Amino acid sequence: MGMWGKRDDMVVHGREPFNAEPPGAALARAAVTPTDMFYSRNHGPVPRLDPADWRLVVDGLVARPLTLSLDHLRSRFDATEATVTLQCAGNRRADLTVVRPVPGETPWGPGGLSTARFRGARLADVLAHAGIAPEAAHVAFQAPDVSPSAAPPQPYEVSVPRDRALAPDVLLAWAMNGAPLPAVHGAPLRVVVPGWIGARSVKWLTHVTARITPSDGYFQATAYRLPPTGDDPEGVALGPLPLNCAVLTPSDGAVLPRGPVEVTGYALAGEGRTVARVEVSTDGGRAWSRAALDAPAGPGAWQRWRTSLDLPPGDASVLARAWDSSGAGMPESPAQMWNPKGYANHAWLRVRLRVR
Ligand code: MTE
Ligand code: MO
Repeated sequence: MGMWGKRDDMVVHGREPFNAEPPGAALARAAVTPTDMFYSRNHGPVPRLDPADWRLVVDGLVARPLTLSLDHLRSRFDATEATVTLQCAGNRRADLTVVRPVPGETPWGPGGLSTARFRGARLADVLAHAGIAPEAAHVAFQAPDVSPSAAPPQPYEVSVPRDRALAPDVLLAWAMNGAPLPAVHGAPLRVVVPGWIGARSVKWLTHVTARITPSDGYFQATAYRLPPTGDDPEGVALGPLPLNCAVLTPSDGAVLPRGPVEVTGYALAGEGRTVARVEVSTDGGRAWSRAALDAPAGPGAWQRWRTSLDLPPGDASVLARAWDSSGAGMPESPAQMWNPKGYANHAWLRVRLRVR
């Protein structure tokens, strides 16, 4: 067993803060990712909160501020369960660093995402109980962890717009894959915002605050944005996920025996959309053939795909791309997607193979 109850074969990008992703072949194995290989992204030390004296404070622009224990949350609100894929904004950054370096950021492969069954209360029910004011246009989530990268030092805080917060798929989750949340995934309670960058799914949640403006915390106002440019002083806050698609097996650089090659991967559409088609190409993107694609297990869940290819002996290059239910596709090359923080790479994925 590795750190934080993870398997030994996790790709560990950093021990403190702990950042790790599952190897592609392991991630490919199941539609719901076992917790011991679910990726983990942390910006600071993992807080150890005692569920017995932990409380959730709901405050700000509400008619009735609340202080809820875990028992209150579990007994006074309907519990719901959903299969949701969380994806870090830095997923697949490694492909961008090949174009140009992205200094200081974790080089996530395609395993900066994982899927779990989350169980919890609907955030909308809790906000209704508190009586969220009409002028509250944003809902902020705060946790006690303080990241060494946050300037000035401050607890982790981000927000989502009111409409997103009130949608029925946003959960305050206390369980994952049938067990209480482990410490590294946010015990005793975390937010789950399907279809949005993982950064908004706040772990170790202690405060839900209804406000007029978005959070001005470091992770909302500075990090997790396409950085400001000369003529865009604000930058672009990352929220909803773009359509993405990746190959999980075989791995890049694999040497394979002759014969049919089974190629598998995942595609993930953003909020309100599903993946409609996945295609692969072995000739650099001139001809494409369709892969078999799973139906999504629910809103915000990935869809796995597979196809069999007959590759001639020698070097081969396999491209994969997806189309979503709105007709949107993906950009051809990581060079088109490169940005200084290396976020939101959703270019066609390429694996190089050698057939003997
Ligand atoms: N919540 C807190 N309090 N602190 C964090 O560092 N990291 C965020 C989010 N929630 C983070 C957090 C980011 S960037 C991601 S991608 C997800 O948690 C990762 O969730 P996981 O570790 O359960 O996979
Ligand atoms: Mo993230």
